[in-house]
Amino acid sequence: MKPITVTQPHLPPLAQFLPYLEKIWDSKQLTNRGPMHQQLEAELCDYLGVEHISLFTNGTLALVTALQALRIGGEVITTPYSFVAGAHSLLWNGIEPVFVDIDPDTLNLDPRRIEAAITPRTTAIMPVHCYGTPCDVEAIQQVADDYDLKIIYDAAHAFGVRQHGRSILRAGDLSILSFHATKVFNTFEGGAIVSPDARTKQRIDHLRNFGYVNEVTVVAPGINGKMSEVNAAFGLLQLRHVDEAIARRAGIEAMYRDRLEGVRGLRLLEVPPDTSRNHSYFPILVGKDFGITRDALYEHLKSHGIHGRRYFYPLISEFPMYRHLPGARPHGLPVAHEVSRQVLCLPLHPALADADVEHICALVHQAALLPMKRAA
Ligand code: T4K
Repeated sequence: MKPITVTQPHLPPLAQFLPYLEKIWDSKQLTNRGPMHQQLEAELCDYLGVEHISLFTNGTLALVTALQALRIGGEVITTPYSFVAGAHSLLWNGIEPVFVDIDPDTLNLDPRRIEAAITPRTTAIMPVHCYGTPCDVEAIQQVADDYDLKIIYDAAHAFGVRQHGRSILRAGDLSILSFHATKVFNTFEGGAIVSPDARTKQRIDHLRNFGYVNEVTVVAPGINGKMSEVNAAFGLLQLRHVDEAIARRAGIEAMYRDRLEGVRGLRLLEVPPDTSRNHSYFPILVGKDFGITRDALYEHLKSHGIHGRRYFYPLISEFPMYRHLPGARPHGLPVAHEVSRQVLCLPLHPALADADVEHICALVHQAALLPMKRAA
């Protein structure tokens, strides 16, 4: 039997993609803000409920460029509980990441702990809406306002997420998205920056294209972060299918919650209030009272062809290029350390059948009954 992986891209029928490719073959416009690129920026603004979007090659270059666009330097406060691209984008800009612990319920940067980490060198906060759960954007904004700091949200997981009827991508100074193959909405590789105004978008667009303003004028040491026309075309097609993909994801999450709620030693994340979610991940936290350890459960599922992932273990602050930093010391990050040793993301993608979900839940129930020493 084919293994069931943590995710799998939702691919529309290939025949639907061919007309887009024919158009590209006709126009010969392969990149550099072609018509489909422009159309995708416009359609995404509509779909997401934001004013300005700049498409990128991937989410990481979007992060690197967002930091450049706001001229961020010195130290930036961020979460250790995320994908390593966030902190790497700081290093690529010569910025020191300062890790701050996470909230035990949302697993997002804990706003109550930010203030204590601010120094005269702090210029910005870079929180992550982890698993698409919105950060406490009001509390974070309050700290940023009090200390005159910028906020760049890493919204790589938060495509389409709205809270209190408003796109979460409108919070802070900038938000970045990832359209990687493993994301709810993908363009194979891809990403974007959401800006609040046309001027900021223009600066970002210049930075994305080597700093070119016109044929003879270069205003900044920009990079090549442009999304190609083929990726943009695929995005246009994906957008037609994304609602049905999210609806199926919601159905799978509901099944998981129904089958796994109340299992001794397992914690499921709370559903955030007044939020329309994208159901991008389904993390479970394996506590001491569960029959076996998190790693034993991971192996148990794997031995049955179920490939969950320990997103996010190890913490970013544990990697060699970060662990020497003062903010990386484990005693300052107790919640993140505990959660990263408990978390397991179960498979969640639109192609999962109900029977797959039942099977996975049955294996989890079975594991809960395994004696600790056998499975360790
Ligand atoms: N910020 C955050 C918070 C992020 O999570 C990410 C990326 C970024 C920033 C950076 O954005 P990008 O620069 O990537 O746009 C994956 C992704 O590579 C990465 O994009 C993602 N976060 C991260 C959380 O997960 P891996 O190493 O786990 O991917 P991989 O290749 O092991 O894939 C996982 C499973 O998905 C595979 O078992 C099979 C399936 N899969 C994967 C790919 C790539 C497919 O079915 N098809 C595919 O094409 O990192």
